Amino acid sequence: MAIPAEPYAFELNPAAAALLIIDMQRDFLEPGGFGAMLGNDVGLLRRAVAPNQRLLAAWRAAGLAVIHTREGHRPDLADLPPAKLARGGGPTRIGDAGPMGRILVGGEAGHDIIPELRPLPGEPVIDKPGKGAFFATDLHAILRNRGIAQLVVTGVTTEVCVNTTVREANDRGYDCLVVADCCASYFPEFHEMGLRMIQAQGGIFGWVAPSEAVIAGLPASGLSKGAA
Ligand code: TIU
Repeated sequence: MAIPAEPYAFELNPAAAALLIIDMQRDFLEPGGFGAMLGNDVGLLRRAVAPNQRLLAAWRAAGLAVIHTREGHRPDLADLPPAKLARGGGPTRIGDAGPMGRILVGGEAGHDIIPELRPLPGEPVIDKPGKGAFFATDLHAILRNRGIAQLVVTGVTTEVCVNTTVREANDRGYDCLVVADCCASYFPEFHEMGLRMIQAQGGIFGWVAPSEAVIAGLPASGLSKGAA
């Protein structure tokens, strides 16, 4: 199915496609977490929640693969680079106690994916210590084992973890379609430029399309039910 996209139509192969939802965690989208600690207005990211809910529901109904990611660190912070701890630090830093538990630490409430997009059993959740979802994770192995070659990418933030992951994926041979209204940034101008950077130069990193176009391009019935 050809999905209208920039810079040209994306040929979706449903059996080889996964929806990759990046870091839709309370730490980035709710007050008192990592995003707020860095001085950001977390409300700016909320605009991506409802479009992600609609796309995720349609994607699941079509029976296609879903993968979620979370950024965070071990409770002992052994995987936290000293520079990441130091940078962006005000009075509160990664690992410190906050209203949603220790900031950006696995197992804490703030590290959870927001309830609106809670993963279902069978949907892998990739825990990553960096901005890209391929660095120091088993994402590449999971995708290869499942025969995934196309990634439909959503999440936050557009210019940080979404862009980093798309660049990593592109270099590993995956075709990435980034869903514009399902991504968001604390900086609206970075969101716009982050999307333009992906599709520029003939799709230097991939494609960009709105969620309605992706939903309209999904198979009508579930692959897993053998109907597609
Ligand atoms: N600060 C910011 O814009 N983003 C991050 O730190 N991580 C993600 O984008 N997930």
